[in-house]
Amino acid sequence: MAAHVEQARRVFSETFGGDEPRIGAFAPGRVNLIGEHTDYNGGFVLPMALPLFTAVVGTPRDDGRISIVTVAEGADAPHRIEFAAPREGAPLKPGSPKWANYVKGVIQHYRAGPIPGFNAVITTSVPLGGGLSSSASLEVAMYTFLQQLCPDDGDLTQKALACQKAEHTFPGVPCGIMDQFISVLGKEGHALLIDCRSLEVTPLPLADPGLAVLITNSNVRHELTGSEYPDRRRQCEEAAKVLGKETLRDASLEDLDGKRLPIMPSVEVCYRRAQHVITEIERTASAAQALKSGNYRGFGKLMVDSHNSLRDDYDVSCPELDDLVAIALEVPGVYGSRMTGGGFGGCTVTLLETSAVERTKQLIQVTLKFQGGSNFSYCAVITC
Ligand code: GAF
Repeated sequence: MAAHVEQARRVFSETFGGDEPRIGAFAPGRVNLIGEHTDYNGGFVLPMALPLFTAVVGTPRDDGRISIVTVAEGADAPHRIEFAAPREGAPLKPGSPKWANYVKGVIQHYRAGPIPGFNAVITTSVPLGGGLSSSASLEVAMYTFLQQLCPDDGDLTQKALACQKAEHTFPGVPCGIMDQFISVLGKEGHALLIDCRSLEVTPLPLADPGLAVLITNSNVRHELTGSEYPDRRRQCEEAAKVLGKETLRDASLEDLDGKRLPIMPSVEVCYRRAQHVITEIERTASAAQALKSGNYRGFGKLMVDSHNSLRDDYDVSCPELDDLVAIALEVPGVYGSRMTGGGFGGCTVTLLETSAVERTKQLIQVTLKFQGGSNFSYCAVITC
């Protein structure tokens, strides 16, 4: 993190006339171990916060203007936006550039106010579009920054919910609550089992030095601002409606089978979506038990089942992710591997013995090079 904060301070000083930033905030990205596309269905998720962060540094100003610079990945020069702080009767509105919507949404939905003007610089080590929650880490870092300018009541659940609302209303992504929750509540050395219906959070220690988590980026960029993610959410809501349930959390495979015959072909898709969600919620609950009892093999098998279900029933994987998972699973000492995050590209997460990390990386490298390979890279190796 230090390098990114240092970069932010340097860019701040270069951009804002040699001034040093007086306040700063940061928030982590996440990797989801299991429980994909279950959060907006009231189900369980099991993410962990990553040692990859978005940082915001800045200084208040007294003319009611907000000026923000981001140092985007791969950009030649910092990108700057400037606008008036929101006042009653003059709310902020979404627009372009896209990245600014995440920031403006948080400023608009901040729970205390009025927010004064400020200058700020944003940097990040979370890969953009990598399925590691770069969006939520930006929202939560910005919210945490605003808390220092203009303190709110400090309620963490409300903070996560405000960031989720920002994402719904400004970039227009109807996301669940997982990413904002783990970015706000993540605990070092733990995964969090989150019940997305009750919002109950159970920290599960990851404290075995023989265990590691490897995150590999397919570098196929995914964008949840397209139509695929909202389509999936709508299909789940339709399926719940056909089953007469409030959400798919309340449905079982028996409920689903009972409705299979009378449904039309377009609803067949909803059937498969529901099948993924119902089984994924069960898998996540079982995975939490497996983790608690140190049954990594059991956990790994559930990860593989999760990947297959996301690929075959939820249709959110892609060949590059499938390849990365298949190669990792050939290595002795690998317990399980799956795509992680929203899908359509992004990263895989692999649970493995610490001693298997190097040979897994090597096999991925050699196999993909031999195949004329995809442009993958490693994001993180976390030893537990
Ligand atoms: C994205 C969303 F933002 C999350 O809420 C979640 O639905 C995830 O995709 C899929 O599990 O990260």
